[in-house]
Amino acid sequence: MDVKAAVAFEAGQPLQIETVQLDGPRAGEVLVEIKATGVCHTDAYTLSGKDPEGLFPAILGHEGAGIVVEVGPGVKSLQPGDHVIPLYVPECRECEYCLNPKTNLCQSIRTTQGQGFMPDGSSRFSYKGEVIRHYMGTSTFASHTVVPEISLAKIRQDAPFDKVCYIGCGVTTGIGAVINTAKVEPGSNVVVFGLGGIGLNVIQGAKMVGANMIIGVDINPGKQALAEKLGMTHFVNPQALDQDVVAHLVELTNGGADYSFECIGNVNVMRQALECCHKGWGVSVIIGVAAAGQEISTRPFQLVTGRVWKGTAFGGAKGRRDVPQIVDWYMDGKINIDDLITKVMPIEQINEALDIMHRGEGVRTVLTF
Ligand code: NAD
Ligand code: AHE
Ligand code: ZN
Repeated sequence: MDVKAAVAFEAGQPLQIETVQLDGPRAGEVLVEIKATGVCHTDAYTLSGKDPEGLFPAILGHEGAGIVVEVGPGVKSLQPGDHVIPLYVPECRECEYCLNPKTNLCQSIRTTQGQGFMPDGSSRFSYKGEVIRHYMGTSTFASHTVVPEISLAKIRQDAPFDKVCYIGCGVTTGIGAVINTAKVEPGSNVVVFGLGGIGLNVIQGAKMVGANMIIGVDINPGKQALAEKLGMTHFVNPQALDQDVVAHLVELTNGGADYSFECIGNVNVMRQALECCHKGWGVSVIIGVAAAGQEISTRPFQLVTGRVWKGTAFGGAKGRRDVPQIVDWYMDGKINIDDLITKVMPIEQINEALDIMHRGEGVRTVLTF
């Protein structure tokens, strides 16, 4: 079938709205009509050409929501009309990773997904006879996409697509990092570096679990008001300080953070996030994605003296199990998504949405079809 898509033909070039061809779902695959998709910083990272898994031409996008149109042979858990959120971390429930409660990193289709192909090693997308790669197993910058059954979370029918699409990445990543990865306890002092689409969800997750101090760090003072609305208790702009940011945070927390989160993708900030943690027990979680070739460093003494460095993908969430629950939290008014979606635009304006992100305006732009 012919479908509308924003195609990334080359790294560093604007996306192009084109009519592309999409083959129907094969065994274990599902055709989904995408109704809405967010734009995450990771899409911009891949488009920049710095992502070693960024292969072109491709259809990017990994924060979507839509409706099942057709299922391929053998698909049992979904049927046409179901509402779904595509998952860039699938959940096959069979591999050794899925069977281990310590991780959410299902590996059953990771290799082909990273190559931009479906699990059988081929693409369903093409343009004028040329193969177009999938992206992160989701390719939500298209009006229709084909996704493996194990990469779809079935959600309730009354949830608005232009809000819950954000649960496909940012909301789950931020809140999940607090609950699943760090397991922040009530009364903890938390520091969040980067108050964008991910960091603000870390803030609302920390508030949900009853953290004491929730300190937000950002070089853009325009982020302060919304972060406070979501639960931030203190704002720190490193550029407005007359002392080192780490020393300032250690002083503010009377010895260091119990938990810190890096939500930027800057390896220098990752070091600050570790070193502002409390001696003996502080845990720092890396969420931000840094390009290949970038490395983190610290004095090993920081770890010897009890600080712990860890990372998280998709907030440690097992998507088919956890995403429908997060949709319920939104529908029950337990989490705020509406205030974080600062613009909704038609897919035709996707390059403007990327520009808005690069200019640091708003939080999330959602594109509709
Ligand atoms: P964003 O652009 O919305 O937010 C980044 C924020 O960091 C902005 O508010 C910006 O002002 C701030 N910032 C930039 N440099 C800073 C500095 N030196 N000190 C303090 N603040 C600074 O981006 P996002 O969509 O929230 O994504 C954040 C990062 O998380 C990206 O690297 C993205 O790729 C990554 N990410 C990771 C996962 C995962 O599963 N691990 C999931 C989603 C996104
Ligand atoms: N291809 C990138 C990997 C970037 C990365 O770490 N992606 C995160 C999700 S970011 C969503 O916005 C992730 O899920 N990682 C686990 C995985 O298996 O990819 C690179 O830099 O190589
Ligand atoms: Zn993302």
